[in-house]
Amino acid sequence: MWQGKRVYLIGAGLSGLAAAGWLLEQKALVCLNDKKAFENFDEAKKRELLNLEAQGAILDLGKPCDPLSFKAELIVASPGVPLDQAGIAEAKAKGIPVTNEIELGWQVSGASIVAITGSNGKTTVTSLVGRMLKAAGFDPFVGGNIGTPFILAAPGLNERSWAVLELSSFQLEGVLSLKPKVAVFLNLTPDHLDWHKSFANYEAAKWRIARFQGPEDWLILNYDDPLLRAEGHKRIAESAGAGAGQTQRGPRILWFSTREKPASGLWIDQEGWVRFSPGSPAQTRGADPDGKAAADSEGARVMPAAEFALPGRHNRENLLAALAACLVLDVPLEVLRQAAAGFKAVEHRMEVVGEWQGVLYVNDSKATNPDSAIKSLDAYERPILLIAGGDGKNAPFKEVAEKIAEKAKLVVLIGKDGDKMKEALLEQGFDSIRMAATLEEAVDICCGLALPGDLVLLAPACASTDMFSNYEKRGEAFKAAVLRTQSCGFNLLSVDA
Ligand code: UMA
Ligand code: ADP
Repeated sequence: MWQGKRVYLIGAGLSGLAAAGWLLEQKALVCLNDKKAFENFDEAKKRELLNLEAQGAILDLGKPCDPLSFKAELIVASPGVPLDQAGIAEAKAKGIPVTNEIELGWQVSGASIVAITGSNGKTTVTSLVGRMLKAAGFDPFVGGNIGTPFILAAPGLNERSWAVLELSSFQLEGVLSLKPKVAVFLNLTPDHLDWHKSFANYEAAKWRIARFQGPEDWLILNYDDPLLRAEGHKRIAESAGAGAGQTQRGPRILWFSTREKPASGLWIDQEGWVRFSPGSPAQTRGADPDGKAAADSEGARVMPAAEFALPGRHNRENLLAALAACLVLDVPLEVLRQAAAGFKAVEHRMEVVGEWQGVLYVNDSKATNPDSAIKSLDAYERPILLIAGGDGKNAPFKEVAEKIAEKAKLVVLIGKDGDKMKEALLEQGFDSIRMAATLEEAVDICCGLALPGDLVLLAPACASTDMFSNYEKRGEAFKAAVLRTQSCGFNLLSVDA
């Protein structure tokens, strides 16, 4: 199938390099494009590129993509590559299919997929589902946007294997047939608007998670998210309207809610127990969209929500979503409970750095959009000194500014959109603002002003790429700066208030 096929790959990052390696093994004719010139790659990537070239790949570096001049039969674009650029548009107009490494992995493996998307919480839920399925003996591959390209594992998987995939909107935009057995859509708030150009485009890309699902598949939706609730109800109503004798096409829908009891799915009762009611087929696919029939159902007790250690309502949402994904796969309750109870925060996600002189330091560098920073601020009751700013990706700051004004006593702003965030805060009448040229300076300011009982929180609401190579590097820099100020006995009065 692949031998001699002319495949043009765009982007020589994690995803593109992995896909190129696999395609060369299949004896495809590979051309690897990257807008970055060879000399601008780091040494490890340069070695990988030369290795691919030695295996027969043509390197097309340091220029915009041009798949037509390679006579490409297929384009495989990396997630970060905008699909509206000229070279891709011209190729599309000529009917050349454009896809990505996730779709290749699906086509190669045919594995059963649990796919997880949402604006926030993907990595946490993906890790938790992976942990639960491992505990239940499914031996899943866990990867995708979380860091390991699917195509690296796919050749070793088959129809009996399981893959838990974190999928970004970029990756979903390029899938052509991916059919998850279980799709989890956690929430939908603005992000990546610089790439998608509009919220409608971003939303449409995200819904591709369920685009190819059939009636035997499950779609798990957040009942507390107004956009997801409205769209889920619309789909259930459409399914009911399909009428007798017509084929039911869409997946079964299950909800989760931390606020109320949905017709079918998971919720938390007044005693703090997670409850599960699968609902009748009518409730999950349409004949009873308001769920009246299940209104009296108590639901099965799953576990006390408090046994899940991660803070904040959003993390209870993450717990419910992961439990829902595993319950429809019949994972035993005791296995789920134990796996959830032992789960620790993933690095850079509300990660506790330490507490010194009564001041708690938390690294939430992965709060890369406004909603994640809002959830982070909401998770704590202590007075907060917040470090925020970076590349805002065109997201609006009004709501996060409102939350900062409500919860923070001081904000130190950094990065490209620090000034834009300052304006949004001043519009809220909040002026306890300091500007810093570097993250280290921001940490020094916070350390100097924090009092016992306070929280110093890095939750930037922005991407890191204006100042760091990625959010991990930003988180590491934050932790190093905090540890430095503590180990050198930072003088609490050294910063001018
Ligand atoms: N490039 C081009 N042309 C373009 C754009 C980029 O040639 O128009 C090149 C860049 O010069 C660079 C390469 O493409 O050399 C980078 O490709 P990429 O941005 O797609 O990144 P990868 O290294 O392949 O990593 C991608 C995901 N990156 C993005 O979506 C931006 C990784 O998610 C993912 O872990 C990896 O594939 C494996 O699946 C990271 C991420 O930041 C963690 N994701 C975003 C997020 O979570 O918010 C969506
Ligand atoms: P993603 O992979 O979608 O970026 P993560 O699990 O890495 O999500 O979490 C990133 C940040 O988003 C966390 O540090 C936290 O601030 C916030 N967050 C986590 N879960 C949720 C959620 N369910 N809703 C909103 N924000 C969340």
